[in-house]
Amino acid sequence: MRLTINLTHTHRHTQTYHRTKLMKMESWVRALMVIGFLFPLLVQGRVRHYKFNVVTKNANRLCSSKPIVTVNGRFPGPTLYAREGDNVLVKVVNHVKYNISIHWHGIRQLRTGWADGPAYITQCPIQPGQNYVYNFTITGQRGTLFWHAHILWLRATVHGAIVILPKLGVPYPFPKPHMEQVVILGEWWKSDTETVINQAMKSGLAPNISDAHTINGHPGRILGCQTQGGFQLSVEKGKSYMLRIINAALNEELFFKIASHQLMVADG
Ligand SMILES: *[C@@H]1O[C@H](CO)[C@@H](O)[C@H](O)[C@H]1NC(C)=O
Ligand SMILES: *[C@@H]1O[C@H](CO)[C@@H](O)[C@H](O)[C@H]1NC(C)=O
Ligand SMILES: *[C@@H]1O[C@H](CO)[C@@H](O)[C@H](O)[C@H]1NC(C)=O
Ligand SMILES: [Cu+2]
Repeated sequence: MRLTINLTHTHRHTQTYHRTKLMKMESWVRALMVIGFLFPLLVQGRVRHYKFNVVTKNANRLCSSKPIVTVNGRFPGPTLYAREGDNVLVKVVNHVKYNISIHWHGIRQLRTGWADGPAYITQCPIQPGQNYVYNFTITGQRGTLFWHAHILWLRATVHGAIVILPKLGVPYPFPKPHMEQVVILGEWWKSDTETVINQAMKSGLAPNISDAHTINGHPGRILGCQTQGGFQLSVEKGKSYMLRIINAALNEELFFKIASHQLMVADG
């Protein structure tokens, strides 16, 4: 089990850094003022469109390769960004051989139960070649959630972050971090995950345990195996970073720490 993030300290020239930040801020504020003037309705929440193409992709981990089911060919899948109050429309197109449905884990579906996603509970799964538009509005929630497939064991590779920012002009309830980063913890099996769960269902025994844990899709360095290494985040000494940590493992509790660093929990 390898759950370390490689933290590299880099030092930048402070003056240059502050000047760039100031310029960035100004153009950002200016753009916002123009947008706010042209579209006053944006303040009330906007519509966010996403297209999730469910496709298979070959993935190579632990010196072994297999096809996996993904959203848009990515593992983990794309991050869904929205602000509190936004209406989210996700068109899910199923290009794989499995029935699929996507659950928006933790999103309160107020009068939109049919957008919740559990297959055979709130909807029939989306069949191969078909599509479905999830339509929900995020009300009274902000922080980090995640989406995942909610049928069979497809959530092993079909998952991604949901980042809900506060309403425009509303700050975080803690000092603004220098930078934020999504950290998705997952599990990896060398075998096909549908085969793993089918075998368990047939035998009545517990499913085989995974071969590795992953951070943002990376299992880290394996002895005697040339891999793409672990997930790395470059940081500057003395600055604070917000990690949006998600446990996307199938059935496991995971514990997270960064060696020699203090973590503060900023959001339940
Ligand atoms: C796929 O879902 C449909 C309903 O949407 C269902 O009738 C069918 O049996 C499912 N197929 C499989 C292989 O589970
Ligand atoms: C999404 O649902 C809302 C009502 O909850 C409806 O007014 C809106 O037209 C729907 N949008 C789409 C694209 O279907
Ligand atoms: C599960 O583990 C058993 C015992 O190691 C092995 O024989 C079997 O092939 C594994 N199943 C899959 C789907 O990898
Ligand atoms: Cu869930």
